Amino acid sequence: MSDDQAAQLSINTIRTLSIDAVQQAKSGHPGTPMALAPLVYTIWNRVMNFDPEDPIWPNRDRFVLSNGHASMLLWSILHLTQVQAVNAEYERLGLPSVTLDDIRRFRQLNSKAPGHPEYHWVSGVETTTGPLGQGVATSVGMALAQKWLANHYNRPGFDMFDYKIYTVCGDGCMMEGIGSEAASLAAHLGLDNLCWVWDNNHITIEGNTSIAFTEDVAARFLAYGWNVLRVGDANDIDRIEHALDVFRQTKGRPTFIVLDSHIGYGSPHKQDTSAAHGEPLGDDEVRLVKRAYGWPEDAKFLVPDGVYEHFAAGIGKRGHDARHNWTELFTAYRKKYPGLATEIEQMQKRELPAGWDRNLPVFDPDPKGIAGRDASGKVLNVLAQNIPWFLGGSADLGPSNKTTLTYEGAGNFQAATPGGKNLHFGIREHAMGAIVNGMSLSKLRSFGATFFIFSDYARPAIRLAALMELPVFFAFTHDAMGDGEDGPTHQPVEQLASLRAIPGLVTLRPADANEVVEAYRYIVQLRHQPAVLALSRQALPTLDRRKYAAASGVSKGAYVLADAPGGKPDVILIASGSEVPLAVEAHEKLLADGIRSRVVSMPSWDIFEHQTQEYRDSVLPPNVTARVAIEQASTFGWERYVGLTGGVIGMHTFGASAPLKELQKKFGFEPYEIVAAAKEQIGRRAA
Ligand SMILES: Cc1ncc(C[n+]2csc(CCOP(=O)(O)OP(=O)(O)O)c2C)c(N)n1
Ligand SMILES: [Mg+2]
Repeated sequence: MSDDQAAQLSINTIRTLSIDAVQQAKSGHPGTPMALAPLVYTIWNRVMNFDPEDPIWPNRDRFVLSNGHASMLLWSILHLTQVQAVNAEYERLGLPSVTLDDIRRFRQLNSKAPGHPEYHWVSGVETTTGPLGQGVATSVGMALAQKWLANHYNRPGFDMFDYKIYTVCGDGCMMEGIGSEAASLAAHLGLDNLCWVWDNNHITIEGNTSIAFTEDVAARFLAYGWNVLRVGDANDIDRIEHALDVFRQTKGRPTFIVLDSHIGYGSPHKQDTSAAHGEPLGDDEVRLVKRAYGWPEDAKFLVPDGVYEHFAAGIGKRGHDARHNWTELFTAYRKKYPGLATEIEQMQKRELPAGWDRNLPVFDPDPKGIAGRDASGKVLNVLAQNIPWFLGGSADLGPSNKTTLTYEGAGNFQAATPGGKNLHFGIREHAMGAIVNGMSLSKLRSFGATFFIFSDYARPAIRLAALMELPVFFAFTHDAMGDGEDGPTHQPVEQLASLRAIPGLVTLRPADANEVVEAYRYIVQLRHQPAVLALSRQALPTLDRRKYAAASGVSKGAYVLADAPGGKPDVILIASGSEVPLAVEAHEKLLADGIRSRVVSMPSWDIFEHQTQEYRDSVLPPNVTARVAIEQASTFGWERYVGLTGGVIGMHTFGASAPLKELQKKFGFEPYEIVAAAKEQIGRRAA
């Protein structure tokens, strides 16, 4: 078999595996794998430095399938290149990542060939995709991370990080706004390690793109500052390879390749129609397609002789050599730069360097106190100095979010200064979320920031971070009505409830500066969970921890901050964030009135939910049903902790534009209201 014949056979294997899997599953997307098999073949077998034996080798090239519905491309290539599985502890298991049996069970429970690429589930998947636009934006984070890693760790003769990122995307990713935000920033940052290939097939679900998408995409990318190339025939693997060569030689800007393709290529009745996008071809059409490919018409899940070998001789050998050279180089690197080598190893396993929590501030009691965002800024500046690979930034609100790293040498990340630790995402929250994810997938400890209200703009990426089990975090400030005069557009109401609803996401709303410190202490130690912090804009009193319980209770999600003398409260006040000091004030008034109240500071529902039943009952004794929750946010969900008879002082409407003090009065966030609610609860019990 000539090399060209082997290539064609391999490409048709990807195509027919995809067709058969979709047909068997009776659902899925056959058309795009049929069209893009030559592209994926070329990237993987001819270009990428990726060793199937070790899919988490740090300097591997990255492949992102942003049009995640074409997942069969990935399952086929992971199978045919014999990528090996690794577990969550980064150990190689000596098993294939995706077996032919998984492909036969495409989209079925427990198959390693699920409907869309799942990062935490299948080794060799670099990021979860499916929500269009997320993949392309995430790949910008990967490219940014490579630049930072190269700047920080490469030394003369030691290019420890010089990998590239190959991203495949469709019309959907080009239409989604997040893709535009990310493309704009990628060009600004001169990310010449990044290549997007756009599957220009003029087809989406509803039909031809002429119904909704007629802009000049190439011109748009030129305007951003990308290097724009075009390959007019998606079957021309030499041209594709050439374009990828041009990408690798291009300096100073990312590369965008327009690839003209035919969805459902080879299907006599469905090619170039949206019918090829998202449903099985049907048995008869499958036969016709296989005939067109010169394939045995009745064969199913066929991997012809020579195909595995062809991939082994291509990506297998190239990847193996590249990794071995790297490993040898790393051995020499470790001798010469032991400290840096240790950092690389720790980072890869998401471990923390010794002394990571050195010099974390402790705040003295202070009735005037300090804003959550200011305390956060102080902590961030300590952590970023203690953890070399800890970096992030804001979507143009750094001065407001107090996320700017101000210590000597922190620097700004720009094209000319890729070692900077302050990222400027610009006003691009959607892309920021995905970029932070991409950086974390590259093992950096990355964070983003904006006003809490705009967490909505980053939410799809936060959801994916939770799904991928990535330890990213977001510092969201202006967490409630504290934004005062800015009014209801800027005052979060439903954001806390909605973030609390995301499985696996840690949501924290600290009550004072010491809770902020403890919240960070908790977050930084997470290895497989994202977190969001809701931080106050206004100063909050720093509680006297000699009088009240220690802030370390934050690590349990909720804790008894103040109690009735000798315990055994008659009423429990539960609060988070800025409402904790209010609850404490109410508690002192109740005590003076001879009423036994307890204050529970509850910065995090999710963390609390993970404590033992015994602990939870000790904080919220089941027999004390007189309860009041106070939180300047939607009351949605508080029944969980106060019961159906409990009281909730929260938001039932949007906020309003006025100074904070007036808003507190208007919406009932005053100690006397809490006292009244507590008394009502006790009265209810007595009645
Ligand atoms: C954010 C988001 N919106 C909608 C969808 C549903 N969806 C999946 S594929 C698709 C059409 C994508 O068209 P294109 O990217 O051109 O892919 P092609 O059909 O060419 O493979 C849509 C709307 C989605 N996956 N993500
Ligand atoms: Mg399309």
